Amino acid sequence: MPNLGEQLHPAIRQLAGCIEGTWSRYLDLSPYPLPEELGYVEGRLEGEKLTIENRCYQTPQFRKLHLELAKVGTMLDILHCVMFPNPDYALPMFGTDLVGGRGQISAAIVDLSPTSVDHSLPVEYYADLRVLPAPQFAHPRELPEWGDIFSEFCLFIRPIDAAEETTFVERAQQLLEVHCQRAIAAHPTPDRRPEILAGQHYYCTRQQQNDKTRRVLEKAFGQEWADHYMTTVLFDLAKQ
Ligand code: BLA
Repeated sequence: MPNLGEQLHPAIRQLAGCIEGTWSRYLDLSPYPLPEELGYVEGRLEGEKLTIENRCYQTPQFRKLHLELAKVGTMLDILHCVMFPNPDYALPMFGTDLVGGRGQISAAIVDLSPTSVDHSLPVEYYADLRVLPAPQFAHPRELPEWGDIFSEFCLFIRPIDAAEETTFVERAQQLLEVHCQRAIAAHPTPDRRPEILAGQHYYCTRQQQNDKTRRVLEKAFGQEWADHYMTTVLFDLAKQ
């Protein structure tokens, strides 16, 4: 597979390295079978080449770990990552998106999003998250209307310089470590499966409403392909 990594914004490379390193350090990874034609994809957006590279794994605690790197010509660099828990485990959804162009990251978001009925994280998570350093950023961003899925720990900013980019990546790394450590210590709760599935389902349907993501994909690959990609690769629903 061609390696996009080297061509991407340094903060995206840094975060991608952190995610893959943390996954392999804590989790028992097996390959996740993506449809062949969706592992590496090329299209064109306004005359610029759009390249998408997917890395996908599964583990006992996670139905699907998805890391995606994308590049649109020289305009746009994207990192997208979601960890979909196995619905037999009452675990939140880790998600992060870094979007940048022409040397500047415009959107940096990371969260551990609850999937329980009462929209709370497992109690152990609060203990871990509360003691993490809470860095301040110059440009916090407002969540879009579909962003009711995110937790109080959600960080959404436009970093103003390389130092803030690094601080963001460190914060994402900390959330990811808390999540991996808690996930491998978790016990399955199959009785809660319907609730967890409903929570994950809601998370995915909200994310599918992100028009900014949809527009990029539609312009490059057409409406039908974009819809298929958003509902089967980016935010697919677990089987009952
Ligand atoms: C924003 N996502 C964006 C933007 C683009 C994309 C172009 C606008 C950038 C900006 O507002 O500065 C595009 N993101 C993509 C594409 C892919 C992608 C094409 O992942 C995949 C191929 N998005 C996620 C996840 C989260 C997320 C997991 O995929 C959060 C955990 C959030 N992205 C997110 C949010 C915005 C965004 C909240 C801002 C949306 C807005 O302001 O309306």
